[in-house]
Amino acid sequence: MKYRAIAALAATLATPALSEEVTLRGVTAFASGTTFSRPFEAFVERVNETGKGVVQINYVGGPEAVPTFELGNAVSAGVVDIANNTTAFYTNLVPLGDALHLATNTIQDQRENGCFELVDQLHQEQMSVKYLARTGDNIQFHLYLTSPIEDTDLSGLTLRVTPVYRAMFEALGATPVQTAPGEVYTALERGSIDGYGWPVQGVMDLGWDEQTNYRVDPGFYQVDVNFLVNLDRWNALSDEAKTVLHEAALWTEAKNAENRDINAEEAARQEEAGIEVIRFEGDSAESWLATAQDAGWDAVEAIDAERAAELKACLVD
Ligand code: 173
Repeated sequence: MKYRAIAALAATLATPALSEEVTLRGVTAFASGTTFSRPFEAFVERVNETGKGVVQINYVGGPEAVPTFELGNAVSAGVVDIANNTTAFYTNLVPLGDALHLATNTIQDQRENGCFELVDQLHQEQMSVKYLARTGDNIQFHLYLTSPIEDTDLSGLTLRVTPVYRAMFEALGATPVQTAPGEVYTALERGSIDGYGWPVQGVMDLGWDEQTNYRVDPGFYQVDVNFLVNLDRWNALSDEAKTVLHEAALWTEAKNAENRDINAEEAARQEEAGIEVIRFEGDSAESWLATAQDAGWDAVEAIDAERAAELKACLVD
């Protein structure tokens, strides 16, 4: 009895070191288990392995926990400690974030050329979050349709957008309707949209292939899905915990290289699912891509020309 009491006391005395382990609440803007949540889920697993006794992440879930367009506010306010989110879902907080999907280089380039600090600074200043990592490099966006089109003129089409596609699709004459990914299937089923913007990966995750007949090529822009940590929470972490998170971030970013192969696999799966490709060639392809670039950068420059120029200088090769 006595020994047990001593053992219990020893265990109690030993706990201060253990109790320093910090647990962060993590939420993703995309449905759990789907394409754009997967890198975050692997990151969480990695941190929970390498960060034992130092920092852990409690993966709470996706839009069922925090609605897609609310997640930016939630991590900014500290309701969520770490978020997996794309700039298009938090333009209310970081309007210039739209520049990130206009990048033609990689996060590794951006860490090297100083762009990472610029983007981090923007997130810290405007959103009170630490910009920890970027996934989605090497993945482009496409227009998907229920009926075919002959050329790049999109007038008469009602298209589901996020801020990623809005400027481009509008410049080509479409009527944009913004929705979260979770509403795309129903919008297609009801016929309230003629198509939608989405990356080359992930169309099959939520069964959209059942309602999709065409993908328009070439793709444009580059996906950015970022890990954001509430700034107060980040600043209060020990150096050891910051290192665990930073190393897991670099580990995740190295996996962005795998996206080229995954893109090819996904395109093949789309073909098997009966999604035909409408491929613009020559002048049409050129004007499609030029409109994407011009409309995209015009929109970012209209927000803040000086900072847009700074971002362009380090995001575009
Ligand atoms: O289409 C979208 O919802 C969107 O903007 C996006 C951004 C990054 C990855 C996937 C989708």
